[in-house]
Amino acid sequence: MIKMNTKNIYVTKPSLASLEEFMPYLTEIWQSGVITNGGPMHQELEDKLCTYLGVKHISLFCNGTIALVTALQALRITGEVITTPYSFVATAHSLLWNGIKPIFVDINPDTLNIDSNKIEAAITPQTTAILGVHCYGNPCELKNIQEIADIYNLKVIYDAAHAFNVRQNGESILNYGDLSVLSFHATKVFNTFEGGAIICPDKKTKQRIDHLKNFGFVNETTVVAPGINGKMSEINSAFGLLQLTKIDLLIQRRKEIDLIYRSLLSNIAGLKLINYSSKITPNYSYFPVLIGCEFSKSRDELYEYLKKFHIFTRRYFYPLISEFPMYKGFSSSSPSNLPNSTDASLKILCLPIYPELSNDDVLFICNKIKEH
Ligand code: T4K
Repeated sequence: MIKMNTKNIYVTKPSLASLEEFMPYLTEIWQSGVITNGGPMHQELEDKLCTYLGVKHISLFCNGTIALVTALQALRITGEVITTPYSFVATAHSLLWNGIKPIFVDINPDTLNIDSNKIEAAITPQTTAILGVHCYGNPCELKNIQEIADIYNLKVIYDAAHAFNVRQNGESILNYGDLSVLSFHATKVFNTFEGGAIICPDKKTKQRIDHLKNFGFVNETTVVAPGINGKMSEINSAFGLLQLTKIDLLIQRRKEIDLIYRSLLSNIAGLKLINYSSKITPNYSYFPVLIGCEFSKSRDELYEYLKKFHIFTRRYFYPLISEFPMYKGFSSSSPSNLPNSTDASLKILCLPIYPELSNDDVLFICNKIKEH
């Protein structure tokens, strides 16, 4: 028997571990007196994340957005950058903050990632890079994108905010492209309250990124670039170290929830699930469903209906980035250029998924979806 739900179920909830477990980390910080500027916990987290993620170099940041802005600076990207309108607005904002013009290219309706077959037609003499997003942690078409970039001499940056530890054929997808950017925001699979990181393949680029996130300082008296303050503090790093001891269990629990949803929500008319290729080891960061016209309710009716039962889903990503006022005027923002993105943004609903969500809660959510 399914109980009536009286508590709020949000789309996500940060995994906090226990305060008792966090206290020793805090004590260490208080005793050392080093609370930021590349302290010991920051260094330890960079080292441990490199090992865990299977990447060469990582530079921690105060959040994913500043990491994106800095990644573009690190590679000296200018002019036009090809990207997706189907993402969190920070993806395109990072371009505008660098004075770069976003050129929106439509998505593949099955993966909801930028359609690599449509990239070439959007390249102009001003194009300098491709900024892909591994939406919901589902990898972009990595090989195709790199092939296009090689032909046209473009840089590739991946907004991997959703893709913590996602693997393809066992290898981290964070090793693809010139740089990948992670978010460790409270709503993410791995969180440091606020935080982010840039993954880079070589030491020289890591050094430039480290300078850029510290105002451009290379030593006490030398500033080599107009850098920003993008550093992660010791408290955030400490929380990351604690989270890392639990991350496999947290992802395993997400997997269990994903499986329950899939078993209960497959074969419902008008409700489409996003499937991963068998090559992918996902991180189960989101559980997106697309509500089509054969479903008994519209997407927005279902969204409102679930709210009545304290189930707060999210329409990630509606509206499209290209529909916000600062992007609307670009010719690539025209809905006729973005039919699949427009369609997905009108159908998408992200269901609650987080480790503390109980099986009963998942059953309750599925029952409410299936009603009518
Ligand atoms: N690129 C992509 C593709 C991204 O998705 C994001 C961020 C970025 C770049 C930028 O990375 P950061 O600069 O953020 O590191 C959220 C997050 O703020 C944002 O990080 C995330 N993507 C985006 C997809 O979602 P909101 O406005 O939907 O979050 P909010 O506050 O409504 O939280 C959602 C639910 O989570 C709440 O209803 C309750 C729960 N929650 C949230 C917070 C913050 C908690 O239980 N506790 C909390 O502390 O944007």
